[in-house]
Amino acid sequence: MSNDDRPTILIADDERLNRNMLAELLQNDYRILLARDGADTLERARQDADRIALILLDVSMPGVSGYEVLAALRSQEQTAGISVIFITGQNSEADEEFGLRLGAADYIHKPIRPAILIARVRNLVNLALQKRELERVAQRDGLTGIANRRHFDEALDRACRHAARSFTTIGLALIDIDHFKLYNDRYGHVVGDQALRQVAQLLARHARRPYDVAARYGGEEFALLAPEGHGITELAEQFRRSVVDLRIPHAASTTAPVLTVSIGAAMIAGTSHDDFRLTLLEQADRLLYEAKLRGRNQLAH
Ligand code: GH3
Ligand code: MG
Ligand code: MG
Ligand code: MG
Repeated sequence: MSNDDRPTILIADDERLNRNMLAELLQNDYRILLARDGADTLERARQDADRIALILLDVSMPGVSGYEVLAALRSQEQTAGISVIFITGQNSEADEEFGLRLGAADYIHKPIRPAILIARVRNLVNLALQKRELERVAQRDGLTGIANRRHFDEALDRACRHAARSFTTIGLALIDIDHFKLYNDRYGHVVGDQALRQVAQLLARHARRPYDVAARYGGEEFALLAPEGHGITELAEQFRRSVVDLRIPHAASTTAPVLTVSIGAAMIAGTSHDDFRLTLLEQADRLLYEAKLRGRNQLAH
């Protein structure tokens, strides 16, 4: 991995001269990836979907044409949002209309006018970066910086669809801070917010595996989602103990002299019935309630 944090542009053209000319114009301001045909373009776009801000796409390429590449990009969730500029020698009005209707952000004719190309690329890259930043903000909880409820709901939907297809399991831990109202009453909301941040950061560090999601579920409630759910109880118990180890003083708590959490952890196998999502949430919630009843600072599973 390089630490080049310039925006990434993928240049796709079957002619090396064209690729080199475009790369030459843009390489000072952007990180450049090159693709020599349609299949290559799709593969690179999938590999680097999170980083590519823009694709400059030749229409006429052997095998998979630029139009087909764009349609394929749009049909996959991962690459659907990437902006594309067609660069083409096909200068008919019908071609241009077709490309724009497919969802291209712009359509540039050969021969290229370098200054215009650079200006258009800059505008579109800026738009793409703004869009990405908006998406990021929309998925984060403002107070703690971890995933918010919206992100969690989407991740749970995705995990359920995956589990239903592959007959794997999903693990879910619902976490609730003990006596947090008393904490706020004793230490004030500013210190309460600080404690929420600490607990959230700790939870995020427990979501280690690639598809684990740590989220703020509501006020002082958090969720840990583990697709292919094995290990959720171990993970939840580890987290519970680490919260105790934070040693955040809570003199008003009747459970312990430090901040603690109660956790309900449930696991469910994916089925073709889509009510298992609700069942999973209900089970975790019921177990959380049990952990509270049994005396808090514990995991029920
Ligand atoms: P229990 O052990 O049964 O969970 O008791 P509790 O006091 O934690 O439960 P309750 O649901 O009565 O209180 C939750 C408290 O969490 C009340 C609310 O003021 C506090 N809270 C929710 N969101 C925030 C927040 O963003 N910041 C702060 N400081 N407090 C919050
Ligand atoms: Mg070509
Ligand atoms: Mg609560
Ligand atoms: Mg609570």
